[in-house]
Amino acid sequence: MSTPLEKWVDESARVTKPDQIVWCDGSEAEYQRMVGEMLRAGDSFALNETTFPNCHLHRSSPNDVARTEHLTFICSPTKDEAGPTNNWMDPEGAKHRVGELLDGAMRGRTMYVVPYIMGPASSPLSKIGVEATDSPYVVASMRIMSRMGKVATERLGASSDFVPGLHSLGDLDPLRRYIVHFPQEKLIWSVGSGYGGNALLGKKCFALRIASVIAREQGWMAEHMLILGLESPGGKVTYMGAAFPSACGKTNLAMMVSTLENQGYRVWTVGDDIAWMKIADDGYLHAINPEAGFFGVAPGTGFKTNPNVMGALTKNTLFTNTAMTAAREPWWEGIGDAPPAGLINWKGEKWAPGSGNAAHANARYTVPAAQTPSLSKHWQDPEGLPISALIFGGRRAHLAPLVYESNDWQHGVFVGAMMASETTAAATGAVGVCRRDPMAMLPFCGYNMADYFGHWLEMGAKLKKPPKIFHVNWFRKGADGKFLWPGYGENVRVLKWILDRIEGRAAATETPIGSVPTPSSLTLDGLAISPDALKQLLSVDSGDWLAEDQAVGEFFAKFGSHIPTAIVQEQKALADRLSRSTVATK
Ligand code: SAT
Ligand code: MN
Repeated sequence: MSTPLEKWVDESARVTKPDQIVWCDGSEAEYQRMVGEMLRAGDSFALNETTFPNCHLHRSSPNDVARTEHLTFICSPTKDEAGPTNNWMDPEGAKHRVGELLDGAMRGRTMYVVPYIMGPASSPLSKIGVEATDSPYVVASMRIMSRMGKVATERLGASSDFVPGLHSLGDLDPLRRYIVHFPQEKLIWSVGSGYGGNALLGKKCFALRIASVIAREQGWMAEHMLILGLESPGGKVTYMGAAFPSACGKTNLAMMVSTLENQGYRVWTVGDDIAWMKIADDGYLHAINPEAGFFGVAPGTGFKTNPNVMGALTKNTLFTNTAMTAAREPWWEGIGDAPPAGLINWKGEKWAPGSGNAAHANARYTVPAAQTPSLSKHWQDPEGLPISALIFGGRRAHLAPLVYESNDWQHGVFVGAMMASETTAAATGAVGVCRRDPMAMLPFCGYNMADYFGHWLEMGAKLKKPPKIFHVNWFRKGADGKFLWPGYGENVRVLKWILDRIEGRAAATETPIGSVPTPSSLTLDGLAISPDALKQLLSVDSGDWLAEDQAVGEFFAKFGSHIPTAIVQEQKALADRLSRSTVATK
């Protein structure tokens, strides 16, 4: 008698027709075999064995360098269930169209069966996935990013409780690329890409798109959030989750070296991208990080901006699409030094000044979480960590103040639902275009986003100790086009204000959008910031916000009857408050 897993692997092999099937055990020896395959394929290189032991550089196909949102589909029975913000294909049509591409796709290749756990091995919040893939790079990456192999096989046993994901590189042509999700079946198919969230199916496909569907069914939350612990003087640690879109600084915030360390404030890392949260017996929302590694953006990461991760990246790390120095060390823009002579760019060509960036803007490192010096010693607590604050944020050159606090859970859900952010290189398409990105989940919600807002509201009603909800913006610019706030390690000052609000210590000014710090309630000692810059950072322009609120109303209207009444009411109430304050200040 075969197990449900064996059956699924048989079926998948009948479709993709690999030459052989290898079941992965997650061992170091197996990792080295995968690396061996990658080196033989000629698209990967061993880095300097002295300074970067067991580190490798992988170069992806130049037309496969980021998530491709326009090729990503939610295949629910009706378009309505996927909602207006997702691409939709009907399940049968998707099976047919993508099935044709998967048919025989693994001929001449090996199918690797990769069982993995999302979440700490012994946590009741964790879930099992199995990815069948023909990419050794994906296998190696999955070993860093999840608890992979024997530990997962043993936890699964003969159970059918796993999310299957079938992945083939296909021919890497974007014209024949699809990332499709079947929320009813809890199944993922991906063909034609070997990159990041398109191919490491445990990450966005399972831990966000499919998990968001499961979470709604089961009454918990799957969110695009980092998890951090803020230690305050005396050693107490307060946990916070923060949802920012891809490449907006989640990793840097979660690993920040606090500039208030001498005052007793430091940040402990629990996760940098995804949080699974459920209501625990103590009435708090408890969060686990389902991942075991960090798949972070390399450009802009340096000893000044994120020394913790730089310390972690010097061993056992897989780099993708970074440049390489003559000494076979990885290099990228923003690492801290000028481009050295003899640099090879991410495509493998000699780099010369004026020839563009040496690393791709979405170049990545894949590093085991355990190597991070700032890792919380509680990061694998099976029951998760109690969350006292949820923080939304994006890149907004204008409009949004440095930080504001929502009035209550329902208003906070509205603040998340109205989020917008400028696009980044994490997905293909134009960069720097401001788009609505509710809860930073726009590309990752596996069902109708308006129903997802409804799920948030329902969760709030069940929470005895709901976290306070905040919004931050590190990216506001002055009239000169320069950032007003220094960011990075200085962001701890905002986290401290958030903590002070939770504990009822900090003052705030009530504005139509929520509570903004009074200038003196922020701890700014040691920071050179002009009173004028601070004023601009904390300012709320009612006219601009009124226009924003109107745009939000139009966005919500797209969801028709799915949009919860409470959210529409919040949108109207904000318009009222803003109109009154515009009148008042005239
Ligand atoms: O490529 S990923 O989706 O994993 C990275 C990201 O967009 O956050
Ligand atoms: Mn992400």
